[in-house]
Amino acid sequence: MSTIFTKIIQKEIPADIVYEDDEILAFRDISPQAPEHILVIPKKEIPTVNDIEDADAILVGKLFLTAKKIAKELAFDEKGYRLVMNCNEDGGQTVNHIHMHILAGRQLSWPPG
Ligand code: DGP
Repeated sequence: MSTIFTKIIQKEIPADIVYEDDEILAFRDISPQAPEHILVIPKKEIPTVNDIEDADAILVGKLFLTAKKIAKELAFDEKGYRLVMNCNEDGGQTVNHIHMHILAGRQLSWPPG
């Protein structure tokens, strides 16, 4: 089932887009948890990490490569950042369209609460 992220992909609702190509979109999180909080998503609708298939391997790899590119462009690559993908209820997933959070700009605690 489509989510709000499909509406963002289709430009039906606005988002602060930081990167876009044919397969990937990245935009600033509406509720930032760090000075830099960006979501990197595939345009393909994949609800959760559990739904990733072998055929999606390159696409999922591109999420990491896009995150790396954004970190460099926004100049927090050397200082550091965290990549997170939440899955289902215990993981804290609220939007069922896989997305990689990029969090940066402050010291992040570990382990997560
Ligand atoms: P998660 O909890 O891992 O499913 O993260 C979903 C994130 O999506 C959450 O941090 C808030 C963000 N989000 C939800 N709706 C919108 C929206 O309409 N626009 C933007 N930019 N972010 C959204």
